[in-house]
Amino acid sequence: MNKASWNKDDLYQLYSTPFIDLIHQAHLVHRAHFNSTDMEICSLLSIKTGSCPEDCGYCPQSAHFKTGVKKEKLMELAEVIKQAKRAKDAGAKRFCMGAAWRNPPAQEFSKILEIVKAVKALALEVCMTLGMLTLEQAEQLKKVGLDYYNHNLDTSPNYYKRIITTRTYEDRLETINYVNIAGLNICCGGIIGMGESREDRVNFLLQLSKLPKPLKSIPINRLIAIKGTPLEKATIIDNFEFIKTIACVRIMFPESIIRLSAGRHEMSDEMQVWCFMAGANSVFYGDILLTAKNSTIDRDKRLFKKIGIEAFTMQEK
Ligand code: SAM
Ligand code: DTB
Ligand code: SF4
Repeated sequence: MNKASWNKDDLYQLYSTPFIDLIHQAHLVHRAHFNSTDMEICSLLSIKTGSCPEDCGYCPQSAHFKTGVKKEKLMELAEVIKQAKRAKDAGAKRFCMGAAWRNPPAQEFSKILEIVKAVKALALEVCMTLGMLTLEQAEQLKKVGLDYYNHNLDTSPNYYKRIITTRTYEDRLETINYVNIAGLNICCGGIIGMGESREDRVNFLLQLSKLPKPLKSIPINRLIAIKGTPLEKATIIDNFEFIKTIACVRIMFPESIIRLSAGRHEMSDEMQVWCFMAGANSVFYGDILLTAKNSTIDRDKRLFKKIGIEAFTMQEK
């Protein structure tokens, strides 16, 4: 099914397809657009940690919850460069930096621009996720060489209100619009397993499909239920439902890179490989994500060797 526009019925039909058939369909789409053994390796660094004024119910960095995350102010440029060089030496192609802000404060913004320039000079692809942006900020980031901006819709519009009260879905869409106008590549995805229904997942995927095209990368996180957050007791999503969601994303977005993001450390090797079969072709590589655990580099090296993923590159066919 290669479609220009998607509706609810299409999505329910995909979810109702027998599991093996759906994965087969997604894998055919995947192979038509990418080499099946290519995996994009991204490195992630928290450049400003904790004490975020937002109340995102999943997030360990929100000032509203007691999660034990140590707050840190904006990292010095020299330290960011050191970490970026280390990531490059470890094989990363893309360096993604995250800040626990509602929006980047004006007084820190020139430092952010310096960081983008310096990381770009290392011949890495540069991605940032800093919260909401003004159009002017998005344009300034583009000017200094930022490649991607990550800003997730995270879930359906309806479920969003139950997870976050300090901003709206429309706020999110507005920043994505500015990122697009500024000519930055959009990286936008979400979290699966926050207690949302299949209908929410369907509506979330439909929202992604309405964003400006092409959507360059789509991070799919599986909730890490963090102690101290309102979602600490969320029921773990069924593995098959999660894999099916990845397959739906692959079928809907044949040319996008799909990143199996948070939650890999709690998945078995086999579960991860099902996600790769279903169309995921990018991971965060490094022992920690922003503050939470990731699958370790040693484990990833062993897994990739076992399944024949050796080239840490990404070339579109
Ligand atoms: N503050 C910025 C923002 O909200 O856009 C950037 C950082 S924020 C941590 C980036 C994304 O991380 C969120 O949109 C969410 O998708 C993901 N995330 C945060 N906590 C998570 C968790 N416990 N489990 C899975 N994904 C999580
Ligand atoms: C995304 O979608 N997932 C990454 C990245 N974009 C910035 C972040 C995952 C964060 C997991 C919780 C933590 O490490 O604090
Ligand atoms: Fe802040 Fe982003 Fe965490 Fe929300 S997800 S609390 S905006 S760091």
